[in-house]
Amino acid sequence: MKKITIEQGDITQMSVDAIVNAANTSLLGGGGVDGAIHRKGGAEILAECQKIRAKQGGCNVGEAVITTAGNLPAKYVIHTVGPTWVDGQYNETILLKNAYRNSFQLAENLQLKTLAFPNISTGIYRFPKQFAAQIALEIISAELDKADFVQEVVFVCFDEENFRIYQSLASEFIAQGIVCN
Ligand code: AR6
Repeated sequence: MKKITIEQGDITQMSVDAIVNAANTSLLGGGGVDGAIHRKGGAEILAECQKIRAKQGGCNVGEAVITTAGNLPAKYVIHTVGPTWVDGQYNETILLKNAYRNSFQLAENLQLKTLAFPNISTGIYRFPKQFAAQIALEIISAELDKADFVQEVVFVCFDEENFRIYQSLASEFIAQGIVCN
């Protein structure tokens, strides 16, 4: 049975096949969830990010790449880059959709079963939280509905505000046949 779960906590502690990182185009780490993932995951993650940089010059906004999870309990880290919110006139919506969809599709292509997302772009990149949650739930429930391999997606909300938003929105966006806590 396919499932979407909303949890409050730290994504670095998740024992799933892949956790998603809200990275930047350099892939070299930063603050927020990106900082926590690199700090706790260790140097192996950065070393793989540097190899990806050498090959393709980083990661564009809305795209996603995958590395080891180093010392983290997850098996992989999918690094995606969400948009920086300006005023909604700079393709922010489509770019956030792309970040979720491309991360999901990378997991699906690698036949992963369980996936955890942070609330991409809603920290340092200032995307409005309510709107970001609507986009995330809509895209991911649609992707999960048609997926052959991914069975479970956890939205890991770090801050209380996002957790409440996700809890109140979740049931509206979950496709038929997908269970939500
Ligand atoms: N686990 C889960 N979520 C977290 C954690 C954690 N350990 N820490 C923070 N969050 P942000 P962005 C939440 O700023 O807005 C970095 O410098 C946080 O509460 O991490 O996409 C990158 O290098 C928020 O809801 O990412 C980029 O330069 C969400 O994660 C830039 O920040 C996203 O906040 C990306 O900005």
